[in-house]
Amino acid sequence: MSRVDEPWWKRATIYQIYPRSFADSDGDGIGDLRGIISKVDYLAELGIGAVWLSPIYKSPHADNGYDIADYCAIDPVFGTLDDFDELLAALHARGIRLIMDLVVNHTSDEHQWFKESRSSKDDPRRDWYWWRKGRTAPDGSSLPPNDWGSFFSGPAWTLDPASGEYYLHLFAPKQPDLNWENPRVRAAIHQMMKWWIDRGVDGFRMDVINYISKDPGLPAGEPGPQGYEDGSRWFASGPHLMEYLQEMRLAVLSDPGKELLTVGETPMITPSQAAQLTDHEGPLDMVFQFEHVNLDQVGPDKWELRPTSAREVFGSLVAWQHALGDRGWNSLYLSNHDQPRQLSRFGDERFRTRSATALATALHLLRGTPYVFQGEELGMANAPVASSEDLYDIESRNHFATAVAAGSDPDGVLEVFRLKGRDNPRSPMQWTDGPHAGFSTGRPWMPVNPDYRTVNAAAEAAEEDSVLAYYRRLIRLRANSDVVAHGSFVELDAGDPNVLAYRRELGSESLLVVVNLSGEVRSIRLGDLLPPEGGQLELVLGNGDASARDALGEWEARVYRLTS
Ligand code: TEU
Repeated sequence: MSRVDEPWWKRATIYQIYPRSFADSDGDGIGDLRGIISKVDYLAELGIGAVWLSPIYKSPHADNGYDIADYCAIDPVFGTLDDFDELLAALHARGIRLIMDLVVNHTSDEHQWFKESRSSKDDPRRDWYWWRKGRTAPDGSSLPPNDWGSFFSGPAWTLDPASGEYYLHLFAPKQPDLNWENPRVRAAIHQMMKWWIDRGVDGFRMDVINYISKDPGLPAGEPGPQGYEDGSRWFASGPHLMEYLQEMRLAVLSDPGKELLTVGETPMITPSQAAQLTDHEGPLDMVFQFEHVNLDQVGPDKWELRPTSAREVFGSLVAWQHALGDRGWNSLYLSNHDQPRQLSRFGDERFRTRSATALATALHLLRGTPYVFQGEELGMANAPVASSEDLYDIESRNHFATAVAAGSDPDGVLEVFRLKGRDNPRSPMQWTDGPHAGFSTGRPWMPVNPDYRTVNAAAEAAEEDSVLAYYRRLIRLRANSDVVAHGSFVELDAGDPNVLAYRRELGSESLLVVVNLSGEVRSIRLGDLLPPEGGQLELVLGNGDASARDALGEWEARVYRLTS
């Protein structure tokens, strides 16, 4: 079916593995590469085209591997380079590509580059990071160079007593920001990327890549949470972003024989910036934009929330379909290792199978490349948080300590984490109804969700109408369908705000998608959703009985092929 000239990722579904929580082969309670190797047939059966692997590099794990101490070494907790090569070969043998996580806005403070940089003001690597003198307060004490806050609570600067200067870290103090203004930094990153490409990897997911170009003046920002400033207008999509990414594309990514995929994680990005980054002259293939997952956020504080709905979230995704059109390309996601489980957040656990599959149908058949976060294909729910003992993520731990010290009610803070915290999606993958859900023979680093006795891969593999079985059909539908991979997007009005309806069209091919995004029965007029020339409807996928043509059951999704 596939066209020779198409990029492979237009019909592929990409599966994100968070290695710590996927499968543990050695019983230490932490997932590892050999664990992933033992599951490659599961991935092949799912029908995915590529795996995006969250970081497996050497790291002190202040931020679960998003703090890298050596880009060209595997952390011993995950295995060895030989294990890595074996995993890559096992995936390739099954036609699955491997996308690495490229975390180059910052390194770990334990990276050799930073150790050298911090060693003295005259070190040749001093300007590989952002070192600045502090300001003097009226009382003579030292203040950081500006008042920016970090994403993980507290200031974005840490004083290094040895030199008396501060270094910039947009995330934790253990994640110093690299200075991309320095061409030697850029060259070192290109070299490292080539090293992985030569090893055989198929592309990169680029962590907060739109933060790499900062205004070197590091000016004052806007008022932000916790009394700090939000400096994002000086570091998000900064002045040289395009230039640095074009340079990277030319230096390492442009070999046409390799078909490398690049997806940039780009918080705060607008549709026009996304189009510019991903159109046919743009430096990236696609970006992760954040608009739909931030609709529940009021203002600059991540933890100040308002209710939202699946319908509102899809309204935003539909606006992005129009905004990117056939210029640029969408990444389609509802959750990942930083976002809560989509079932708990946008679906309805009372209609677990129905709402999990409805959300997937609505998302996957849009124009763009869909991403599945491990366990989503089982309908996994948010990890329960009973007390502050259940906080594992650095962002939540730091915020809890800061907010409670400032007088917030601890239970109130925990309640917000249940809605938005990053621990929610990180509980171990549920493989079986056996001990620790078959994730590990030892005590998992984070508890397994108690619902594993019913929600697990083994049980769902044996059922015809499970979430897993449905995902397999949905992923194959995209893989085998030109209209899903390449067709245009036509928004439809089903006459009910809870019903999402759209058509995908390519030449004479047409697909109609109708999804009830609510837990109540809804009536529709299917005939009104046909194109002007009319046509016959053939049901190709659905999660309900579809018997009452003009009534959609709770969270019912239907996909029709239109034939003349
Ligand atoms: O995340 C960056 C990001 O902007 C947020 O989604 C982040 O999760 C945080 O919630 C801000 O409030 C990326 C990674 O995906 C994340 O896991 C890392 O912690 C972060 O960068 C730093 O590398």
